[in-house]
Amino acid sequence: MFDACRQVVIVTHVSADGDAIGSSLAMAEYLKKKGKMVRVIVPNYFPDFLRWMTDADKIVQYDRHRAAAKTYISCADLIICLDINEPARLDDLATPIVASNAKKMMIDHHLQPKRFCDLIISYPDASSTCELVFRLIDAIGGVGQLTKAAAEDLYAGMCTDTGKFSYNANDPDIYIILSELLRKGIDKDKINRRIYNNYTEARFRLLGYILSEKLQVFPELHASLFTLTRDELSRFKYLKGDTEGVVNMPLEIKGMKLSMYLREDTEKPRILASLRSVDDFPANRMAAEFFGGGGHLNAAGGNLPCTMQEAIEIAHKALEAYRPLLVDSHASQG
Ligand SMILES: [Mn+2]
Repeated sequence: MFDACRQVVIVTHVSADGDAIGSSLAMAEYLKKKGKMVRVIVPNYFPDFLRWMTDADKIVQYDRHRAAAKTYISCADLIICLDINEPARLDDLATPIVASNAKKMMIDHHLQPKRFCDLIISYPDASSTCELVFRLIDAIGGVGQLTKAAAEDLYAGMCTDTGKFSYNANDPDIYIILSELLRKGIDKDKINRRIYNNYTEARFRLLGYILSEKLQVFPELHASLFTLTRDELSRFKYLKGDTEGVVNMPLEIKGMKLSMYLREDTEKPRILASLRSVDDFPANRMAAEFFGGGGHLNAAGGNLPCTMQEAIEIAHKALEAYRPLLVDSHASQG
């Protein structure tokens, strides 16, 4: 597939995260070095803490540059869909991608991939799409040609999708891959600082507000919930990505099994739900049953077309429904 193509378009999911941008830019870098014309297109804004990556400034944002993006898509003979398992994850960008006659390839680690690509590389057990991109390049003998910039991108995606290698990161191969990336001369400490020590003052204070004013803990359920409305978000000059990862924090409270976060969407009239759990608590099942979503066992989400008050009621119903699994205090003591 790579040998035959000349013009490649790489796309990834709406509200791209570290794994989405990292895998896209690494793949782009690898293919550019092989002499291909490559464009990375994202559906919408992606957070500033990822913009240090080489060529991040060349990423085309579809909601702002539709005409240019459509031209690139119409010229492409290969479209690579990274970190997505279905066209819906592309938002409006799905229309021109699905309509294109170019060969399509999916590389992803989400459950139940939809069959909209000619070639599907799907490993839900993988830590990240970045890990899969590395494995693919390795399988075709390309690690030698992998540049330091690409290694930085892959490291960033693996690091962010595993919470700095604190979940989904028990596969020993991950650390062999990391050592290969370090051999490319990347400075992982500096990358960590660029990603994590990158708060604006407003974002830092929003975090304080969540933890001191908003977080509700249900000790007997080993669960917690916090919510943010549009008004609260604008008070703290919220930018997309500002609460990224915050839903993991309540799990640092001793004995916690489940963290729930409800946020009023700043664009559409809906509530976004984010769930994180530990051990075998099925966050994805709860997300599917109560929040119209899904995801991984320990990291899932969804959205509800309702008011915040209604969403909070649904969250309480979800907690009640899962009470038997939550109250059992043995599961989390591992
Ligand atoms: Mn991912």
